Amino acid sequence: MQNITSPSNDNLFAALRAAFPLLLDEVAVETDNGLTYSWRDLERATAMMANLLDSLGLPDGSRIAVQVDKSVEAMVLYLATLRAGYVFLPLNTAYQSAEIEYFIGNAEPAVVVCTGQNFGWISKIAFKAGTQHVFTLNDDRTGSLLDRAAHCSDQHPVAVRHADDLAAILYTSGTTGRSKGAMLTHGNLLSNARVLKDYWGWRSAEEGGDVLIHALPIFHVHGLFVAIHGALLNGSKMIWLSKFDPKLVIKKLPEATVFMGVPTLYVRLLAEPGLTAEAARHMRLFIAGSAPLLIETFTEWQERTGHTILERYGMSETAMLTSNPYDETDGERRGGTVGFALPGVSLRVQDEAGQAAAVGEIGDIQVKGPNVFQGYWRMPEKTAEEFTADGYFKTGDVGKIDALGYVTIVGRSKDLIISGGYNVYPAEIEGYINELSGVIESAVIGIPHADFGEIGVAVVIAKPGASLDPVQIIASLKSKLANFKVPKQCFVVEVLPRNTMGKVQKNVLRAQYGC
Ligand code: MCA
Ligand code: AMP
Repeated sequence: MQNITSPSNDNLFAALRAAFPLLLDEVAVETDNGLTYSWRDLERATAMMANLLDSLGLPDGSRIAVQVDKSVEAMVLYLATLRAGYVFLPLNTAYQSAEIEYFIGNAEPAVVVCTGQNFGWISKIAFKAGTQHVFTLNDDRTGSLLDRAAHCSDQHPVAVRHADDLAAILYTSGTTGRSKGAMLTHGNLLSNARVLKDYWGWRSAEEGGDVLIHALPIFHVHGLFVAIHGALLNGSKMIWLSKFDPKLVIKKLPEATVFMGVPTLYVRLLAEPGLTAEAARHMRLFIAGSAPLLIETFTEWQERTGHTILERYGMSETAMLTSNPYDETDGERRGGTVGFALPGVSLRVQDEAGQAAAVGEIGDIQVKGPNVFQGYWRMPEKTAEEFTADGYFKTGDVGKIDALGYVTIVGRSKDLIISGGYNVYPAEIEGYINELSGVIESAVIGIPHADFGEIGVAVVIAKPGASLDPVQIIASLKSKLANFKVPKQCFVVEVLPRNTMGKVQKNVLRAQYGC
């Protein structure tokens, strides 16, 4: 068999595989419907799927675009893509046809994997865009991908990749125009995973080991990279939930030690009377991120469970950037802050003049480090705009750093709504609303929401003589856009507030509709 742990191979999969426990028959993943997968199962299944991909004769750098429901097989597909050296392109399951058409047209994947239910329309889009292979994968272990992989060998040499070879493309929406594909390399992902393994004190088997409850979707950085890499790089078992279910999470807490969630998950867990200190007694670490964690949630969690949530901050373009300390000798976990820049990450705050902001002064957050992406897929100009002359990436987040180094995010210079951990770009939604008949213009704003953190609200102006129905507007958007992007409320008004430059004053709208 090949040397899968070859030190000359920077393939992320090689590092993950090298961390598998020696006893390959131990349980690696246990699912909410009673299935278990051993480490040997993961080793063999990734080899078989990687062999299937290799058998297609794809050119180097081929993109494998995937829009499937969460399943262990979907994770295996991700790992197999790394193993075979191709580029993984995960897509949110909520995306509808116009969105999928854009991603497939832009990324030109050689392979598309979708659910059997969506095969009809997705394969049409894919074949039209020149994709040669469309497979199906369902969350009940069926589909043509598994049928074909079943005939492939379970031995596969890990493809040799360099640290700066592409491993994944994650689409993130833009403040103007269409979504951009953030290109992440094997080096970006592995360096970040290694830093987090140390920083969050993942426990070795000799120290008692860790068990992760995986309850997040696997098409974004949080569930796909932070959670999966965290567990695999530590050889730790995952309790795999196909969907977040607060009662089930609480039931599983006594069998686990680590949980990761967006703030909405913590809010929903707190709404359960079963969440008690006793239920959380076995847990080592609760981690939150992807959106601001309210101090009320942080404090209530401490009171109810006796645990202090560790909040961290990251982006699709950079993976994780900062984290509150795990080890108390490094400092306390401070609610309302996202902690310190992670080891290897250089994070600075710049004032309006482009100078380093003083301690505690608010400015633009910029970052540099081995975790920072290569650029936006086929958008060199956009990429150049987002970096400073001295190579820092402009995050679009606004914040400050205190004397001890704690980073606090106070807002965003980008017009972005984060709803339940998903990003919604008002410009994209306004574009869709403005195309509806009878609409002259619109403004989409985010307002505070107890469950999702923020929700979108559309404020719409009708053409003279046209009569618009807010319910109808929302229904039209639902038929075109991923449901989490659809504003939860819509108001038809006479005029939008503008400043002297003619720009819509979204702060005025937020004050008007925000309560
Ligand atoms: C569902 N809906 C939403 C959202 N999710 N609306 C706004 N925002 C959302 N996030 C819609 C549903 O389509 C439905 O609409 C209605 O809201 C109620 O659905 P519900 O049953 O409550 O939703 P759910 O299925 O329980 O999902 C809620 C959720 C989910 C579990 C919070 O959104 C989720 O898993 N969020 C996690 C996202 C995440 O992993 N983000 C990480 C990104 P209707 O009734 O009209 O059908 S990575 C990242 O940001 C960076 C890099 C980082 O730092 O990690
Ligand atoms: P995404 O484009 O999905 O990668 O989202 C990245 C954005 O999520 C960041 O630029 C921040 O605005 C936001 N974000 C991530 N983690 C946090 C956090 N802990 N607190 C506040 N905002 C966060």
